[in-house]
Amino acid sequence: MKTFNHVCPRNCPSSCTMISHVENGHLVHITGNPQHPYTKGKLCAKGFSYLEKNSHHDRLKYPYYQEVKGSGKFKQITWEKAFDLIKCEIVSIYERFGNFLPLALYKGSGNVGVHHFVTDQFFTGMGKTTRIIGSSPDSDSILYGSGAVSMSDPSTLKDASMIMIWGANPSATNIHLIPYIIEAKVKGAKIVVIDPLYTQTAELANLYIQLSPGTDGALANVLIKGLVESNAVDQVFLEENSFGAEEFLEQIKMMDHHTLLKQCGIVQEALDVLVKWLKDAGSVSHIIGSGIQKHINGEQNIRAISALAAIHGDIGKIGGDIFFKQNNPMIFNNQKGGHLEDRVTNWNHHDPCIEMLWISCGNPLTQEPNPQVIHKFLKDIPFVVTVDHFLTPTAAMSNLVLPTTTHFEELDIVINSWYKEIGLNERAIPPYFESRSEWNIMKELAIRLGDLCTFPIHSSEEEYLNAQFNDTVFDHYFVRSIDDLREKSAAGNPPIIAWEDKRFAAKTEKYQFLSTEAEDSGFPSLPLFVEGKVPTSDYPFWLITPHHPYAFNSQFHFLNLAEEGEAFVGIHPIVAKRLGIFNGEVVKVFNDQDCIEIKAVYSNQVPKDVLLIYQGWYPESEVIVNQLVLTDGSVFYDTFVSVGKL
Ligand SMILES: Nc1nc2c(c(=O)[nH]1)N[C@H]1C(S)=C(S)[C@@H](COP(=O)(O)OP(=O)(O)OC[C@H]3O[C@@H](n4cnc5c(=O)[nH]c(N)nc54)[C@H](O)[C@@H]3O)O[C@H]1N2
Ligand SMILES: Nc1nc2c(c(=O)[nH]1)N[C@H]1C(S)=C(S)[C@@H](COP(=O)(O)OP(=O)(O)OC[C@H]3O[C@@H](n4cnc5c(=O)[nH]c(N)nc54)[C@H](O)[C@@H]3O)O[C@H]1N2
Ligand code: SF4
Ligand SMILES: [Mo]
Repeated sequence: MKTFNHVCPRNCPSSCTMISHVENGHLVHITGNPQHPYTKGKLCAKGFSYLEKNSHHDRLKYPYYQEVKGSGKFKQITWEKAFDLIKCEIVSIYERFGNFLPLALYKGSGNVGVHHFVTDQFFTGMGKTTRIIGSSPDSDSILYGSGAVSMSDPSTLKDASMIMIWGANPSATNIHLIPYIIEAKVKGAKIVVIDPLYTQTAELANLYIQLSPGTDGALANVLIKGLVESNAVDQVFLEENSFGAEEFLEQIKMMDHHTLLKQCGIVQEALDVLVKWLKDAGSVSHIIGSGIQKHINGEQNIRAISALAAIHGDIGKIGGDIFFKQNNPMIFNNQKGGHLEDRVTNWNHHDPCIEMLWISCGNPLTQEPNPQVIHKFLKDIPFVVTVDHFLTPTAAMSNLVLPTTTHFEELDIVINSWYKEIGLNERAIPPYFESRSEWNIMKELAIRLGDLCTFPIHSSEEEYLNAQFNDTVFDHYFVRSIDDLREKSAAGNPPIIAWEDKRFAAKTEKYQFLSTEAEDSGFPSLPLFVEGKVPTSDYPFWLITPHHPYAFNSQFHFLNLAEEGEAFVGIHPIVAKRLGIFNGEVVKVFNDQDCIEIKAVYSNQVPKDVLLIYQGWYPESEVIVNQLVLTDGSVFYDTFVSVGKL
């Protein structure tokens, strides 16, 4: 029996290190790596299911081609034939247009390893091309306060005297935080969960605040007002380390307390408890999730929470800080992005038209908003190639489907986004049937395209990955090659406490309440609450579509790890009864954009004006919830619907 080191390459804050046990070229066992200081050998349920997933009978084994997209008349073809088809298309584009703008790439977040930037690099090697950018949220508003993204080590959560969790469900989505949160709680810390849904994380809380969606900024502002009135602000920090505090507090004073409370839908007693706890707390940690970013006023709400941390003096202190994201630099050579002349765009109309689209690590037909438009878009493009492990709805709407290797079958480096470390993923077993690694696919194509593509030809994945290291990588992680990583298996040296010296990276070198950069980007100069969207009389429910504990975006659904097995809409029992809807009945959920049929489940998790449907891919019930979601950004949760009997 041989063992190999791996890192889970999902877009997950944990990046678990795992060990595979291999016998005669087959995976026989997978465990977490108990030596790893952060993940400590613990995987989530999905991680433990990799053995099953890796050789699941639905996994793609061969390249497939269909003339008519969506016809399902796939023919198994050889790789040679697949490369021929792609080459013909690319050469024809060049002959007709003289450049590669009609050639587009959509890359999703299905695998975040450095290896997988090979496709981006291949496209860069073609000269100017088109890049279709997805709608995943990536807020930068934290920058307006501190000037750079930096976060304390997550283990310092255990030293907090109070933890406030805003729009995040770490029990499901960031599981390695939970032991630290529990440790803090056992030592006496107060845990507060702020979420419209009563989540698995809310079960851990001393106080759960069921606020109206999109109103976190109102709550943060009213808490600041409460702290000022009870003389519980950190005067030293404000005077010595901040900029614009006076203007900010002046405006906070003018805000109407009752209006703010009403907007966030919470009662005075809850606020009184929170202000008292904050007043008594030594240091407060704030965890901010992507739930907040998925509303139109998310940036301003995040700024307001950050301002609360600054006012209370929690930044730069052990057990304090804002846990939002780690600076995740794209510093390997193949991550440096495309050309300035590239066309960077969304799924709308294009001139010149897109003649060929390459999809890697993405399933936009279930994950992007408004998949109806994407469906038409895919249909209209003459040649669509999808590289994946499974025949997803997106792959089914492609002409060519290419099977690719998993992280057990390829060499890779995974950069963590939460505790600033990189890890080596070794190749343990040969590729599944005829699947190929993405490096192998791009290299073989580049060989066939000759002068049309400057993508460098290396002789192995290791040689390719070694060529992606540089001095900046060394400065961050102290490694220069795969061999260095082999010795250490993981590397990094993050500061334990962010901003400990209180020298901020903003223009004023202070924590900026007042930010001209924010103003330049179209936001108010101060972190004050801005009202977001609200339901209408036609569509009186918020549709919240969060991440499922037992699926990973559109991955793992077919393993049926979840109890429910199929898609369902969670509805408050009182509302359901008022509408005459039975528990388990199939209902319609609709808005101007679309109507879906889905099983209703009575749920005390949801408030009366919210419906819950987990995002993702439901092969069993063919429900695509994003058909109801319309956004030209990442504001997935500003979706309003109605529900009724069929
Ligand atoms: N198991 C599992 N883990 C995952 C993923 C997965 O799909 N499954 N996906 C990974 C990825 S790509 C991401 S981005 C992260 C996302 O993980 P999280 O940051 O936890 O994000 P969400 O599931 O989008 O939303 C979290 C919570 O925000 C709440 N919420 C919605 N609107 C508001 C609001 O206005 N205010 C407040 N306070 N709360 C609100 C929702 O009800 C939900 O409970 O998880 C990662 N980890
Ligand atoms: N309604 C709603 N929609 C959402 C969200 C929400 O909260 N609500 N969340 C959004 C967020 S935060 C995100 S990040 C996106 C995520 O959406 P996507 O970026 O599409 O990510 P996944 O669904 O995880 O994976 C996409 C595909 O990548 C494939 N894949 C996995 N590994 C590899 C690999 O090694 N190579 C290749 N070529 N393919 C691979 C998987 O099989 C899968 O089909 O969804 C967004 N969509
Ligand atoms: S999905 Fe996240 S928690 Fe689960 S094994 Fe992968 S990295 Fe770990
Ligand atoms: Mo995400």
